Amino acid sequence: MNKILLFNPQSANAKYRIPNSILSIAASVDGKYDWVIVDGNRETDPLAKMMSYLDRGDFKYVGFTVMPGPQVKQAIPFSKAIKEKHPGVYMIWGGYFPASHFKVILNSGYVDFVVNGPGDHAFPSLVDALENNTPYELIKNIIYKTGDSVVKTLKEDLFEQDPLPPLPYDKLHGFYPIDKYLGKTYLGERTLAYHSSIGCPFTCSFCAVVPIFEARWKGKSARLIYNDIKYIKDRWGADAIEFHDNNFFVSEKRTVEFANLIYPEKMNWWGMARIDTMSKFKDASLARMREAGCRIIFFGAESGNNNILKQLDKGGTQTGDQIADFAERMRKFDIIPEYSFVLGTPAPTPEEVEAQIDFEIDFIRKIKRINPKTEIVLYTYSPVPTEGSELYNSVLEAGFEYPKKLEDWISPRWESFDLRKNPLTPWLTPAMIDKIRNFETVLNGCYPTVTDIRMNSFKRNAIKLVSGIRYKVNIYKYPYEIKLLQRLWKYRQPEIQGF
Ligand code: B12
Ligand code: SF4
Repeated sequence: MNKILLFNPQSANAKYRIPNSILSIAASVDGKYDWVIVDGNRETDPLAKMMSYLDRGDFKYVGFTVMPGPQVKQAIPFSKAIKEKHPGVYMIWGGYFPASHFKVILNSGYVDFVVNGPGDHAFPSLVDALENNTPYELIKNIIYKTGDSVVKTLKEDLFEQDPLPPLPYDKLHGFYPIDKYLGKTYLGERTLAYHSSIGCPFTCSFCAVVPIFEARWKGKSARLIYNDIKYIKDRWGADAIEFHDNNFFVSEKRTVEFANLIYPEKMNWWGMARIDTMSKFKDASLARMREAGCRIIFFGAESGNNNILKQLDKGGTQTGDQIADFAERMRKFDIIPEYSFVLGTPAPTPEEVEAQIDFEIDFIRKIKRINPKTEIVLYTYSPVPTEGSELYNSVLEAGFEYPKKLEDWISPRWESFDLRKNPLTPWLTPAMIDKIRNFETVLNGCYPTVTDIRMNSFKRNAIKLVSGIRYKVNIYKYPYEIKLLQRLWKYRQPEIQGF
């Protein structure tokens, strides 16, 4: 039986996390096929490592997980090199990047299949079909080319999460010691990355989760989450948890059940949520979450402007007032809200685009007055192709184009687009981008993020002092002195380096 090589391209320079995406694919074939894993974060020469496996001749399937941004940088040249040297292997990509950009990927000629959404069933079925030379055309969640046409098979319904095979942590440990995946963060000395649910019940038009999951969500039970975490705590000493779910807090009941189970373990935790969903949580639930270690929660606040929230199709019931009220409520419970905002959405005239930016800056300042502990994460709006949405159409009408060749994605221009730093959107002038970036520099100077654990109190106070005057008088232009300190002390921005 042929073997499977699974690759997690490098995604971070430090703070490696358990590669949950590729590990869940390993779980889907574990016990049935022999597999190996190569983690680009943990190898000095990952391509050489992969070639050393492939040169043996018994590997026929290569699976790459690819999210936009840095992972593309290894995924593209490595796939090409592998296909050139070993044309007989099947190259299969999965993850958010291929799900959004499958045409350009399949047209490259060196990727054979894209798995579109969850691969837990699609991947083993595809390997079975290829191995046994049986048809794969009816397998759900795959995309491939026949002749010149790209074929997308039907989407699979979201499945229950508890019956999925457990992640093969012990086997991963055989390749890369798990201890090194448990990094020091604001939450603890040995932080575990855990993924407890798939999808999201909402349909924000800028979000890549929507076209894949179509407003559906399924979570593991609180008991199963607890058992997994307890195992890693007991075996490798995890003392804190980052929940990587798109939306961990969809169910108040599950959250409270989990809080009750984890309470005696004394672990800090973090996750992502929606403001409107969590606004409905009872006081008792929020208090219990805090007692049980929930220290900080990430929320896509997006905008304080109700019209923009509508334009972004934020769904649900979120409003500017609610964002502000909720920041106040979180203060009472001593849970830090981490609010992300998206600046630079399209508007009919440049004056209106500028006015929108000014409005958001004022709104963010207001949030900081209400709850100074609120962490602010700023993104510039980068269109994600959610075909058919109003915003998508307006983006195309405004002259936006995606790369036509796969290799173009590794150009510096598109790399910074992926990082949502350089949106390449025609309605944003360089002066507007500067305004956003300068405000961000001063804001980060005045309120350095608590998540940067390398910033000691001396550095914090010094940078606050320098930035405080600018912030107070509302002048953000040319903040070179703050940038210098941030560069000198390697200030860590959650926007760029991930949470
Ligand atoms: C962990 C994570 C990171 C980590 C990297 C982790 C690692 N591998 O080392 C870090 C923090 C570095 C990171 C960074 C970024 N990330 Co990130 N990240 C995530 C996160 C939270 C979890 C990924 C995960 O583990 N999922 C768990 C697995 C089980 O789910 P999955 O990946 O969907 O995998 C399933 C399928 O996709 C498929 N599949 C996946 N891979 C493969 C491979 C094969 C072969 C097959 C067959 C199938 C398959 O099957 C899997 C099982 O069903 C996701 C959101 C999310 N909840 O998924 C965002 C997410 C992927 N990230 C995203 C982005 C944009 C980024 C950034 C590029 C930008 C940013 N500013 O955040 C940065 C890059 C910055 C940098 N310098 O690295 C976006 C992608 C959106 C898009 N436009 O496509 C997401 C979806 C978040 C979001 N909602 O916006 N990220
Ligand atoms: S709530 Fe968050 S994860 Fe869900 S669709 Fe909106 S942006 Fe995406």
